[in-house]
Amino acid sequence: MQPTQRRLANAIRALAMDAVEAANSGHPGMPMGMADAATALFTKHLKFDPSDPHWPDRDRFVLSAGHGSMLIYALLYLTGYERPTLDDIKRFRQLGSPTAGHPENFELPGVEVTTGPLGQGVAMAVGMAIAERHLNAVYGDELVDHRTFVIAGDGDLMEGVNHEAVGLAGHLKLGRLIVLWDDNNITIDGSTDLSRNEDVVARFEAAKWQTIECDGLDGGKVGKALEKAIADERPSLIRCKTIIGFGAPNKQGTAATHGAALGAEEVAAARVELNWDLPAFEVPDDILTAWRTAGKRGSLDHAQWQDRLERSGRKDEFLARQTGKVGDAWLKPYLDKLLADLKSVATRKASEMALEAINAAVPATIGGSADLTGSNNTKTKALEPLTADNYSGRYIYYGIREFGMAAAMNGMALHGGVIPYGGTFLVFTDYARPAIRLSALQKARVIYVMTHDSIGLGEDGPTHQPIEHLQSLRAMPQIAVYRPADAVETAECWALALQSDEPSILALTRQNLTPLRTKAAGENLCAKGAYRLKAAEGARKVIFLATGSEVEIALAAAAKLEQGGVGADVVSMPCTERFDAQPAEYREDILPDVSNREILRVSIEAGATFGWERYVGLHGLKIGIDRFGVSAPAADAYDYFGLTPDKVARRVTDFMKTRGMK
Ligand SMILES: Cc1ncc(C[n+]2csc(CCOP(=O)(O)OP(=O)(O)O)c2C)c(N)n1
Ligand SMILES: [Mg+2]
Repeated sequence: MQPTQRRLANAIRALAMDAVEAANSGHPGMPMGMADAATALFTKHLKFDPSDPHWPDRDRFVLSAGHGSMLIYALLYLTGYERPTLDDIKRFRQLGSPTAGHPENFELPGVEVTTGPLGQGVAMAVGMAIAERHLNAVYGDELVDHRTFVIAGDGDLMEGVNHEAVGLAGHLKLGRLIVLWDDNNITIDGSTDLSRNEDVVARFEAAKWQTIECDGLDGGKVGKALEKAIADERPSLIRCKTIIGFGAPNKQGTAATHGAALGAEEVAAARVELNWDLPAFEVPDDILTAWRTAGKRGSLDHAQWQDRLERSGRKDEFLARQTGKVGDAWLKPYLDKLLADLKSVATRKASEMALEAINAAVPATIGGSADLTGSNNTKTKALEPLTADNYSGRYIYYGIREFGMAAAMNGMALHGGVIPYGGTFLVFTDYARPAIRLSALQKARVIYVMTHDSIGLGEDGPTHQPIEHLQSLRAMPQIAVYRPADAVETAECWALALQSDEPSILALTRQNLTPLRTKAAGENLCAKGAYRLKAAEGARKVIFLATGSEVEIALAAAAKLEQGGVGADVVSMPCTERFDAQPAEYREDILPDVSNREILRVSIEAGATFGWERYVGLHGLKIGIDRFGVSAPAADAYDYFGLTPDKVARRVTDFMKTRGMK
């Protein structure tokens, strides 16, 4: 006799409570409450093949309620993925085990995205659904025809970012997106009545979603709801009424099951309640066999898809796009043309010019902006909007949804086949920051086009002028911040960002900049992160380190010092992270290890000086802005903050005097 769906679900419940018990840490309640719904999804509806977790046409599954990580670990084990093994599950949350506290995309191939910061799973799923529709429009049903399923908790549907994501998904009519809401009325603090009285279903309907309600503890009913969701053209919310910790007789339905081990006594009681008379971590053969059989459901689909790929005539192109590798063949011809006709342009404009070449050469790019298209210069001429009527478009009007945009771009990048870039003002990285952090953690190749990168934006004033942003973003691991100084550097930085396997942030100016790189270099000079743009003519006494718009100020200040017989190098430092990664000899050549009395190091950046002592030393000179900005035309603001060649040169000379330098 086949085990019932409920018995299959109980295997998830048992593994979840046993793993949390062994770790004495973790969240049993959510997996126990959603076990029946997840069983319905994984045994009947989800298209996947555990033998090839990277099959491009698999359905994507996102456990947005990432604290319930044991749910996905149990599902991957039961359906027959190579990892996690049962031993991995026994080592839940331990050092070196892939069964990390929250699901990490870099630990287990079956985990599509890292989740845990609530709300972001839903928002990344929107990006995955966008990528799917886009690639479907490019390659057709034969090669791209899958869905994105999400399990979201109350927390996911309270977080602000879900509002952005839900609005965007409804607008783009992402019918391939299906969210199962674990409606258990419980969060950490207790009942959801403590903090919510909104009508969640009505909200989704207002955003043009289909909504379906069902008993989440009845796998058959969840299955029917899934069928209805799949059949509809709109994105769907399935409200699954559940009981947190279902099966733990004394604690279920309470916040006590949310985030702590149930305790030996309650686990024993749950085993009786669930009729699960087995030692910890043991799954009966008939149940494991049934799960493994369910895990093979997709193999025929997969084989047929492979056949279609072979016969498509587009196999190489399709697979190349999946690998995400991008060449930089566009760069040299572009630079040749640029150098032949140099003009003063803002780096945001230079970025647009580079993008004209990039978007023509790299069909995988999908651009966008959070309602600042004309300011971020992110839309190139040939890009059509990606809309509900035309998913083949490559430009997304994200609306004023910076966080939603960034999270969607993470989902797109992790889906694969597309390279998302998107813009807003640099100051609003604050609005997107939690998703930028997840780009970095997940190594999602997202390119952030962040314009208006200093007080140089002028009259919009302190609310819009970034100060601490550059340094705070540089403090984040696994993401590169680029601040190019002119059009040539901008193109070089774009090439580096495209070829990286990590996310990048391009910080670009609103104001025009003088061309500084006027001759072909024969190599990408920005690749080293910092390079000597001008060598001292007189005996070297000063090394200027500058980024972006301040490089031309450093050059002019250096020229003044040279007139007074003080030799000064000017180092352009578009990317500190890359410079830090250079061999010691190179770094020593650019910044020799001598005292600041011999050679004074001076940093110039129109932002917080915090951290520049890393390069100029404790006794170096840091020129920047350690307060909020001012509302004034750019030139006045620069003058006000002492960022002019005259004022910089004078400060350096005075500083040298007080330090007793000649
Ligand atoms: C952005 C964010 N804020 C706070 C948390 C901490 N946290 C983890 S789970 C949770 C409660 C979530 O409630 P719900 O989604 O209903 O999960 P359930 O208790 O039903 O499992 C909170 C506040 C988090 N993970 N992410
Ligand atoms: Mg809840």
